[in-house]
Amino acid sequence: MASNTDGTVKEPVNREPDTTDLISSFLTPSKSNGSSKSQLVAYDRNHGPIQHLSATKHTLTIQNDSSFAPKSNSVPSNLSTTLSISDLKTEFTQHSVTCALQCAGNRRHEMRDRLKEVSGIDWGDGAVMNAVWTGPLLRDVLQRVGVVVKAGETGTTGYDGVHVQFECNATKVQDDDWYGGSIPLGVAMDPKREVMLALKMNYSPLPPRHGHPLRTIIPGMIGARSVKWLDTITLSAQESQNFYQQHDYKILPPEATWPEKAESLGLWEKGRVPPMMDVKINSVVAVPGADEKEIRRDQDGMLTLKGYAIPGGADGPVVNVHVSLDKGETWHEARILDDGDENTTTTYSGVGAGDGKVRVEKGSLKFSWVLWEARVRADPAEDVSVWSKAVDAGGNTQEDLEGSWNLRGVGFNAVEGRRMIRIV
Ligand SMILES: Nc1nc2c(c(=O)[nH]1)N[C@H]1C(S)=C(S)[C@@H](COP(=O)(O)O)O[C@H]1N2
Ligand SMILES: [Mo]
Repeated sequence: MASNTDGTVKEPVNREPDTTDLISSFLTPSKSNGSSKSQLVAYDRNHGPIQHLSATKHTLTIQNDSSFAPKSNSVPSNLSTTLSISDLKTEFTQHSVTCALQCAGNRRHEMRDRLKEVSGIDWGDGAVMNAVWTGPLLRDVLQRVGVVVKAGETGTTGYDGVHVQFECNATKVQDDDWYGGSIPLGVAMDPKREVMLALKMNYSPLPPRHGHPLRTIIPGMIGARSVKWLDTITLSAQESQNFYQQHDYKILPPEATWPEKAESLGLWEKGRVPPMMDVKINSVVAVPGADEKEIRRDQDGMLTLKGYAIPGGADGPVVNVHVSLDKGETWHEARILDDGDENTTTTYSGVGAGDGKVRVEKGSLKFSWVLWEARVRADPAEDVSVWSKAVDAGGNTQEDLEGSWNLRGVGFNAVEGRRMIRIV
């Protein structure tokens, strides 16, 4: 049943936690963390009202559309299968992936504040979470309905020109009658991508606000493609035609200075600007948690800086993070906190595993964030910029020092984290 905290089509629920709360746990609790503030930590991003669906009644239909003319014989063209949640739970191997989910607009406030006005929700640095997601791999489900995986193949070839469209038809959204997004079939079939039909978040059934009873999780991609309340998968020769794939979540070129200009330049026309897919590598300074903060040295004259970092696309894990207090003259290596190490068993309050103990396997950090901490010797000073930059296993690094501007304020990953910090 809908409640007044579920939002509406006109005013959906969009909120983020305080970044200090966000980095207090390697896995982001989806419920209240039990503190006196009773704050939710996992951000919410909705284009319509939060849905409350019944796991026993809900079904997933897998089909192809009429435009479909497969270019290879790896994909059948007469698909029509319906699976229940219980089928997805019992008929397929259940897989878990620890992975960050980040809205493309994370850090938009910095872009707006420092570069130029942009159009979009004023996200700070908290439109991101890190969770263990569990359910069948999309690859296994597609294989069951007839998509061919040739022995010995990595799974990415032979699927060119085919898209997997995801739909939630449960509610209208702000700019369309339904919510959807798509990914190339090659990504869906790539075993190294671990694309999931998630039934659980942090070992508990998905909460309604995060997509109960079923959502896609596309590790390494912007949150917009991880469709909540998933009811339909369509194999197609086309990308999803949904508004949010075609007309939003794109990095428009800088000449698109305002919405009307983007329209008049035809930049929203099909094929002109590709939809955002993979997230960019990013790092965020969470302590100090905002510009113009004061931060205190300890008795040894040392500052403790903290934050998180996210790898680029499928190129994780993050291998190192460095910080600078002098605009890049000197860099200090941050310590990557070891929650992802082998044999680490950590108690995450509010996470939802029966006994509160969650074990994260070594090597599972490919799509996960890392939390980091740096101790840096510093003198008292005013007007200090705190920079952070991450490198991932694929060699990606943050390229823009102050960030670059785009109309929708997406994909911001500047090295400059905080400005005008006072060190005392
Ligand atoms: N059905 C549906 N799925 C959706 C959305 C939505 O509005 N409706 N928003 C998308 C966007 S833009 C993001 S960033 C993530 C947010 O997931 P969360 O609300 O669990 O944080 O869900 C994605 N999936
Ligand atoms: Mo998003």
